[in-house]
Amino acid sequence: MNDLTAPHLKADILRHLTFTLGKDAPHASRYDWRMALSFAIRDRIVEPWFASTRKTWDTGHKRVYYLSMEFLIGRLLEDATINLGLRDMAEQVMADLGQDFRALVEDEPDAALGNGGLGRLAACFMESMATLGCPAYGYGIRYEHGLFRQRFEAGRQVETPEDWLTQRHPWEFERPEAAYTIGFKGEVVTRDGREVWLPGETVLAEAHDTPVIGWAGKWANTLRLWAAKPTTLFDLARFNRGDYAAAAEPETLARTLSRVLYPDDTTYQGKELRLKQEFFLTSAALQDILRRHLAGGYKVADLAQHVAIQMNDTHPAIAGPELIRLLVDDHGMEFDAALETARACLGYTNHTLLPEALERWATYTFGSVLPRHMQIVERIDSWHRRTYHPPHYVGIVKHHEVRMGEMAFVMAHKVNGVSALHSDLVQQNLFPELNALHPGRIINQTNGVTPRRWLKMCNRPLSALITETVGSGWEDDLDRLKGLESHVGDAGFLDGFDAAKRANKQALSDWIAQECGVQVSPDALFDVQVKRIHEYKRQLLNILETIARYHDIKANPGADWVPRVKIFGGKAAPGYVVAKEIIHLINDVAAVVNADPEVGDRLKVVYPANYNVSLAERLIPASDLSEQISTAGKEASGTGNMKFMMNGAPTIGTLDGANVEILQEVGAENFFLFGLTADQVGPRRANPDHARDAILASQSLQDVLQMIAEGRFSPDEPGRYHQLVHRVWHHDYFLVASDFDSYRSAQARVDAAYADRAGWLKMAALNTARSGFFSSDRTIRGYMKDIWSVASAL
Ligand code: 26V
Repeated sequence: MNDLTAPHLKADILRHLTFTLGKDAPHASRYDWRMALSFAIRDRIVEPWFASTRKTWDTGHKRVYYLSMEFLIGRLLEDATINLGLRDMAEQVMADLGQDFRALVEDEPDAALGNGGLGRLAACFMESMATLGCPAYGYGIRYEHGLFRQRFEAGRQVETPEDWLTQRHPWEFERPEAAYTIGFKGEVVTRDGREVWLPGETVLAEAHDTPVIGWAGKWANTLRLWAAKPTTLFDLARFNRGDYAAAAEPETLARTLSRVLYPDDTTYQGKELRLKQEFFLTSAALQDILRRHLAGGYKVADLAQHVAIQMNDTHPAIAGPELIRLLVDDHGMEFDAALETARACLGYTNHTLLPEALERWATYTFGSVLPRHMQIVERIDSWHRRTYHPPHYVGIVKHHEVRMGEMAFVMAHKVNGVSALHSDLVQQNLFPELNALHPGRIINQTNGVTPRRWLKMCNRPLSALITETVGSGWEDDLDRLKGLESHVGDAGFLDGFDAAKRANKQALSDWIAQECGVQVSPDALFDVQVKRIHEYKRQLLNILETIARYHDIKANPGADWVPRVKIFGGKAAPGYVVAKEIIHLINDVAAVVNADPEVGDRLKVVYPANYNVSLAERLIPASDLSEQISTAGKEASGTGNMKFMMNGAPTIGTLDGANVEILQEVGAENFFLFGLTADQVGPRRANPDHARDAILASQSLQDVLQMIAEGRFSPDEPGRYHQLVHRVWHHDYFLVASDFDSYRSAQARVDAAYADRAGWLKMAALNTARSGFFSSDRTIRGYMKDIWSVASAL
C-alpha cells in the first residue's frame, strides 16, 4: 500500500537524496532536493499505475491509444502532488527540510514537446483519461530538444535550442527491452505471390514511459515516448582504421530522428525528415499495440474490439497504411479484411482548416521513403473509388501528391472537429464531397482543458474561494462551479473574488518588474493575448488598438482613462517573417509607450519572452481580459480561451472556434463580442477595396498607420515598418482593417465595464461559474462514447 503520511514522505525524500542522488543533505543543491522529492512522489504513483495496468489486463478492458507528434506537458512535479493529494504535505515536509517547495517546483524544466494548442490538448487529454479511468496510452516522440527558447535582441526574436534533457528527467522509466525496428526506403519484392518490403535503412525505437496520474490518484496511464537508437551501434572496423566520423554514422543517422521538434505549425514543407519522424512514431506505436493485443491471447481479427486508436491531426495518418501493412504482410490477413479492421480501430481529429498547414507529400518523397506504403495507399484509393464512387477530383493521391487529410478521413470510422463551428466547417468546406459520401462520419467534440492544472494548481487563491463557497468535489465535476452563481450578488463573495484576482495580479506585477524591468500597477486592467504568433490570430489588430489608445492618451491626457496593461506572449515560427515583424513592432511600441512620462500608468505594454506552459500558469490567473480575436473561421477552437474563462477573465473576441460556445455558456452580457462573422468574411474579402474602404472610414486607423509609417516606434530606422503598413492597405487577408473599428468600440465597452467595480467582478465571477462545460473531462467522455466505444474501468 502507498504510505501517504508526512513522516514517510520525508524519510523517502532523504532516502532518495542519499541512495539515488548520492548526496549528503548539507551538500545537496536545489537540483538534488528536487530530484529527491520527485523520485519520492513518483514512488507513490507507481502502485496505482501497476494496479491500473493489472486491472486492464485482468478484465480484458478495451484500451485507447492516442497518437500525437506533440505532447506539451510542461512541469510535472506540482501536478503530480496535487493529483495525489500531497501538495500541501510536500510543501510542509520540504519546509521542515529547509527547502522552499515553490523554488523546487520552478527549478523543473518545462517539457515543451509541442508547439501550441494541439500539443497542450494532448497533455490535457492524458490527464483527463487518467482521471476518468479510461485505460489509455499516449504515444509520442521523446525529442531531445523541444520547442526552441525565445529571447529578444533589440526587440527581435532570437531562437536558441531547448535542452530539457540535459538534466535527469525523473518522471520516466527507460524500457530498453521495449524496442522495435523501424524501416525506411529500400524496395518491395514479390515472393510466393506476396509483397515483401526490404527496407534500405533501419532504426530502433526505444520506449520511455512516464506514468500519468489522474485526479485523486485513482487511476494512472502511460505516456510512452519513443527515442531513436541505431540498430548497429558502431562500425568497429572503420573505427580501427581511424575513420572516427564514419564509424559513428549509424548512430548519427538514428539520433537525428528524435533530435528536434519541428517548430513550424503554420506552413507545411515537404521535408523528408518530418515524414520519417511521423512514420517512426506511428510504426513503433502500432507494433507495440499489436504485440500487447496478441499477448492478451486475442486474435488479430478481433483487434477493433479491444483497441481504439486516435490520430491527433494527420501527423500520424500513416497509421492507416501501416496497420494494413502489418496485418497483411506480417500477420497474413487479406487486404480488404485488414482495411476494415484498421478502419474500425482508427479515429481522426482535424485541428486546422488552414490550407497551408494541411499535409501533402510528393509521391516521389513518399514512395522513396515508404515504398510499400505507396502501394498500399494506391490500393486504399482504388478500393475507395470502387466502393463509393467519389467524383473524379476527390482522392487520396492527386497531382502527384499523397493528401494526408483525405487519407486520414478514408481510413477512420469517425472524423471529428474540435468546436461546433469548426466541425461545421470541416463538413461544409474542408471535406464536402467525402462528407456527402460518408454522412455521419464527421462529428464534433469541443475541446476542453484540465481544471486540475488550469484552475486548482495555477490559481490557489481562487481555488480556495471556490472550495469555501461550493465545497470540494468541483475538481472532477466542474459543472459544480454553477453553484457559484447564487453568490455573485453577495458582496462578501465578490470581495473574496476580487482579493484572489488581486493577489495573482500583485504576484505577476512583481514578476514583470523583475523579468521585464517594467513597473505595472495591479490596479490597472490586465489585458492579455498569449498564443503562437500568427497573422490569423491577429496580434497586429491588438497592437494597432494599443497604438490608437496611446495616440488618444497623448491627445487628451487629462481624460478619465482606465489604466491598462497590455500583455503579449508567444513565439513565431523561425521562418515566419511577417510574424517576426509583428513581434518586433510590439516590442518597439512597448519601448516608446513605457518610456513616455506623459502616459504613466494609463498604459503599459509588456512582452515577456519565451511564453510556455509555465508562463501561462502565471499569466492566466492574473488576467482581467482574454484576447481571442482571430479572423472568424480561422481558429479551429482555441483552448487558451477556456483557461481564461475558468480563471475569471471575460473574453473580448470574435465568433470563432470555441468562442462561440463560450459566448453561449456565459451569456452575451458577459462577453465583449466584435467583428465580422465567418459567413461575412468571404463576401467582405470579395470586395477588392475592403482594406482601403475600412481605413478611409476610420480616422483612428489612419492616425495609427501614419504613426507607424513615420517611424514613431522605430526612430532609429523610420522605414522599418513600411512593408507592414503597405500590407494593411493592400494585402489585408485577415481583415485587420475591416474589424478595427468594431474591435475598438468593444475595447471602449471593456473600459466602461471595468470602471464599474461591482459589475465587473460579477461578470468575472460568472465567467468562472459558467466554465464547467470546458473541462477536458467532458470532452474525453464524448470521445469515449462517440468514437472509442469504451467505458471507464473505475
Ligand atoms: C501542423 C504542422 C504542419 C506540418 C509541420 C508541423 C506541424 C505541426 C503542427 C501542426 C498543427 C497545427 C494545428 C493546430 O495546432 N491546431 C490547433 O489545435 C488546437 C487544439 O485543437 C486548437 O485549439 C487551435 O484552435 C488550433 O489552431
